[in-house]
Amino acid sequence: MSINKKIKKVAIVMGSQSDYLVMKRCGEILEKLQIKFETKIISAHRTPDRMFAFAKTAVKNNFVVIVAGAGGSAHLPGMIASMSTLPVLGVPIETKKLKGLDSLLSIVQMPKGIPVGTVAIGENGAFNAGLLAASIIALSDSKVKKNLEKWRRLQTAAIKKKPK
Ligand code: RP5
Repeated sequence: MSINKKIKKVAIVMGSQSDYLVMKRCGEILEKLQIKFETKIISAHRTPDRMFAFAKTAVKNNFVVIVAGAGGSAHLPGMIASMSTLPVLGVPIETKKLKGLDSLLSIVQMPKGIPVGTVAIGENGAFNAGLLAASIIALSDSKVKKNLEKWRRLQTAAIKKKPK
């Protein structure tokens, strides 16, 4: 059966519990847009077997987009992308020492052949990754398309013409 006939889900994965404060922003917008998702802690270096099992079964488990957040050398999104042809969106998590520049560069600078769509560092990036996942799903889901269009209309309407 084609994945289009099943419920489409987004996987929100992160390298550590400490990433959750940031990554939950992704879940918040997905909830608003009525898109199903699952959140998981998967670390490329601490739980490599878990990462492998997740990536290899993602399509079978009805995931259509994977949002992966990681800090530091941030190899999680790239490793998952190497094992699946699903779109992978990488969220760089801010780090104490280098403010997340390390995470950003390691996620965005994927070598040729395995792409990771990379968003901004931190909470805004996680939120935008949710919106981007919604745009991808909206290509083949009219309900999500409508929800996303409505959300955009409301955002536009909320912008005042003059500052106070
Ligand atoms: C990465 O190391 C995680 O994605 C996290 O951003 C960072 C720090 O993890 P903890 O030491 O807080 O578990 O694997």
